[in-house]
Amino acid sequence: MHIDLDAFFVSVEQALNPELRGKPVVVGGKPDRRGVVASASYEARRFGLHAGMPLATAYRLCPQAIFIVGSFHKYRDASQRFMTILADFSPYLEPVSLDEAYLDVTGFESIHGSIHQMAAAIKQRIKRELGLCASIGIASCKVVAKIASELSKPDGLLEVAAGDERSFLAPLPIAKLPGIGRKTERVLAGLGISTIGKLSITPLDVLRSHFGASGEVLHRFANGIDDRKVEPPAAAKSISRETTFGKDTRDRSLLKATLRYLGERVGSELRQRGKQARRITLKLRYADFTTITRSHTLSQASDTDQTIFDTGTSLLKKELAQGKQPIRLIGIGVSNLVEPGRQLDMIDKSAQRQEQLNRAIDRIRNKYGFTAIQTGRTLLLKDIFPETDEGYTLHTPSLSR
Ligand code: TTP
Ligand code: MG
Repeated sequence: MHIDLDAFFVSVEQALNPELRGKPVVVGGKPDRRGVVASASYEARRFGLHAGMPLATAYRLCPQAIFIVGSFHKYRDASQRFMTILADFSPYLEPVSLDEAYLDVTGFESIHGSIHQMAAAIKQRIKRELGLCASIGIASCKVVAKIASELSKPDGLLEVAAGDERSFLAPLPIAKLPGIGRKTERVLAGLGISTIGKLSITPLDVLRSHFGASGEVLHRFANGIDDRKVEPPAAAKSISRETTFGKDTRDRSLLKATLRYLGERVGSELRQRGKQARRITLKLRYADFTTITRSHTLSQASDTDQTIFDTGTSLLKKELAQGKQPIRLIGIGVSNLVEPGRQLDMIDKSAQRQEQLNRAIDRIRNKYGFTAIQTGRTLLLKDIFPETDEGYTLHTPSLSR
C-alpha cells in the first residue's frame, strides 16, 4: 500500500479548528509576504491554487482564501500519530515523508477479510483518531501503488489487481510517473511520447541513449515493474546539523550562537530517538573550502544540550586559537549512540538537573514549536536568520545510517 494524507498541513489545521473546514485554506504564510503555498485545501485547489505557487498569485486567484502561517510541530505530531496507526497494521512500514508511507501488508490482509477492507480500516482509524483523510493505493509494487493513491485523491482508495499494472498505467500522462521532471517530460514529448503506455513500448535502447541508466528505470516503471522492497528505516548511527553562513565569519559570538542552536537541534533529535552519545564532532569549513572535523569522546554518554555545546565549544576554541581563515560552514554531530544507561549515584546532581531541564524544554517545544523557548545565546540569531515556528531556517539535517 501507498498511503498519503490529503492536503496534509491544511487538514491538520482544519481538524484543530472547525471554522476552517469546507473553506479554501492555504498554509504557507500571509499573502503580503514573500513565499509559496505549502499546502492548499481541495476547496482552494478549485481556484487553481497548488503547492509551490507564490502566495501573491494564490491571493490574486482566490482572495477569499484563509492564509495561515502554519506551525510545524502540529504537523510533526500528526505525522507521528499517523505512522503509529500504520505500524499497528504491519511492521513493514517505510515512511517517505511526514504524510506519506509505504506499507507492505503481505500476509496481514486476511485478518481484515481482504486487502481492500484492510485499507478501509486504516482510513477509518486515521479519520477517527486524527480527523484526517488518507488516500491509499494498493498494488503489487511501489510505483503502481503510489500512482494509484495519487489518482484516487481526495479520500480515495484504489486497488490495482496483480496483472493489471500495465493496462492501468497505459492511458496516464507520463508526468504521473514518479521521477519524470519537466526536463525528462520535454525530451519524451520531443520523441512523441506523451502517455505511459507509449513509453512502455518504446525500445529500451532509445531510452538508454537519451537517459542512460535511468532510461532503464523509466522503462521498467512504465511497464509496472518495480522490485524495490518496502524498507523500514535503519537506526541512525549518527545525528548532525550544519549550516553555511551567508558571509564567511570569525565572529566568535555568532559562531557560538550557531553552534548552540545546531547543538540543540541535534540534542532534541537524540532524545527523541531515546539515545545518548559517546562522541561529539565539530565540523568547520574555512573560506578556502578546506574542511576539518574534530572529535571528542566523552567519559560518560550524554544527551544534554549543555554537554554537546560545551564539548563543541572547547573543540571550536582550540581551532580558533590557531587563527586560521574566516569560517564558511559550521556543524556539530554526535555518534557512538548508545541506549541510555541507568542513572548511577556517582553522576553528579548537575548532570541530572541538565537532563530534567532538557526534558522540560523538549515538552514545551513539542507543544509550542522550537523557538517557543530559547537560550539567551541563540537569540543573537534572530536578526540573522529567518525564524519560523519550527526554528531558525538555517540547518541542514543529516542522519548517517
Ligand atoms: P503533499 O502530500 O505533496 O501535499 P498535500 O498533502 O498538501 O496534498 P495532497 O492531498 O495532494 O497529498 O505534501 C505533504 C505536505 O508537505 C503538505 O501538506 C505541505 C508540505 N509541502 C510543502 O511544504 N511544500 C511543498 O512544495 C509540498 C509539495 C508539500
Ligand atoms: Mg499529501
